[in-house]
Amino acid sequence: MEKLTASFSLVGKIATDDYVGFTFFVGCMAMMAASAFFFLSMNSYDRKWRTSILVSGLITFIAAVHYWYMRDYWAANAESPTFFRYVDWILTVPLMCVEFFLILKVAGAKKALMWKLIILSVIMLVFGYFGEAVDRDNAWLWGLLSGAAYFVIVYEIWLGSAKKLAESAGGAVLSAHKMLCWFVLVGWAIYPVGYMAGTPGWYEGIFGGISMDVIYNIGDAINKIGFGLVVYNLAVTATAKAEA
Ligand SMILES: *C/C=C(C)/C=C/C=C(C)/C=C/C1=C(C)CCCC1(C)C
Repeated sequence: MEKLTASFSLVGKIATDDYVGFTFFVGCMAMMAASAFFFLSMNSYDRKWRTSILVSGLITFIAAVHYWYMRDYWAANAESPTFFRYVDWILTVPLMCVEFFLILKVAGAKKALMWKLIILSVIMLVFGYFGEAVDRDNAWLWGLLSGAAYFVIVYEIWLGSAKKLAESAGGAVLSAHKMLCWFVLVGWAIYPVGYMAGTPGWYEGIFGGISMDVIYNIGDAINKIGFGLVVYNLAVTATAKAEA
């Protein structure tokens, strides 16, 4: 019956104080615009950066498609689109790990580093999904396990082999690597806050008032578009230097 009423109007109503719905809409447009920007600028740069910018565009494009669905899902059900959220993350977060590998390739990064980061990110997300969707009563435990994988990623890029490669590359690659490291340390830390706001646990009182989806949506916009812009900036700087 609900479906029937909804189908009478083409566009459902959105309350003016529906901040979740608002951030899904704006997020969707921002991801689309960013994708157009990355795809169209791709061929202006030195060959070796093209794949990196292509991946930046793929990250925001995959997110744009999922935001399209999440926006609809929220409008129809007023419920967190947990499934679409995690499908999006399981595709885009490993691609962000690929970005680290791609920019460090000039310093001789091996595929093993890429796979290590990808596997850690998948572990982080699968544990998070268990806490949010499968075993909510033990959300704190899944969150903790997920957080452990997150810390290993942070260690690997800030202090581990990825850092050594970035240092041996130096120049624009090193500063781009550092920026991406900051995104992972500070930008990605937004997600555990969203998780704590949206799952039951001892921490409920701390973040309980804020909407999990608003926090996740802000995190996605900052991280996905921000990551892409760092890579874009690297391509611009390095190409300009090569032509000078
Ligand atoms: C574009 C999407 C991105 C960058 C998503 C990143 C997601 C995370 C870093 C999620 C991390 C989580 C924890 C560290 C603990 C609680 C569970 C998660 C999955 C929310």
